[in-house]
Amino acid sequence: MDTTSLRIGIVAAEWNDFIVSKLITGATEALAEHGVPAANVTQVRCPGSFEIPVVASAMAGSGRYDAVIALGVVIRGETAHFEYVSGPVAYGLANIAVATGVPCIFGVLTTENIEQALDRAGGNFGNKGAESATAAIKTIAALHEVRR
Ligand code: RBF
Repeated sequence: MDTTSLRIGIVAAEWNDFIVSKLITGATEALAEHGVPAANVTQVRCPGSFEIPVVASAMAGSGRYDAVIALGVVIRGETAHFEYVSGPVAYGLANIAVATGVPCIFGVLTTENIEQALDRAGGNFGNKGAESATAAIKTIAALHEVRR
């Protein structure tokens, strides 16, 4: 697949930016390694992960992107907020992808603590932003195969 003409949208939450920024770097570097020009990658920030689906929906519905990558970090606190944020983001992205036919990659870390998140943002367990970029490319390729 020719990756040089792919257009990728990234929507990233501002909450926990010190970790989310590492996911963004991982994703953009991986997209470049896959041959996607930086000019074809659009980044949009939203306040928190809960706002990701509405932005992802607009991006996916615009027809301007071959895939949307959602990046965020939701850390379990002492309140039930974790569940109220994580579930809707995951299901929201899945629904948007199916409704629009545009892959919406779930690159939102949902962890017990900051350490687990850092481990997955360039630490001991890799960078889920980079893995999200690879997942986007692979899913676009799979859809090309199915649709041609
Ligand atoms: N947004 C995140 O992306 N990650 C979080 O860990 C997170 N924790 C939150 C905890 C509380 C108690 C609240 C009120 C909000 C949190 N948010 C978090 C923000 C949320 O995604 C959203 O931006 C706000 O709830 C406004 O709709």
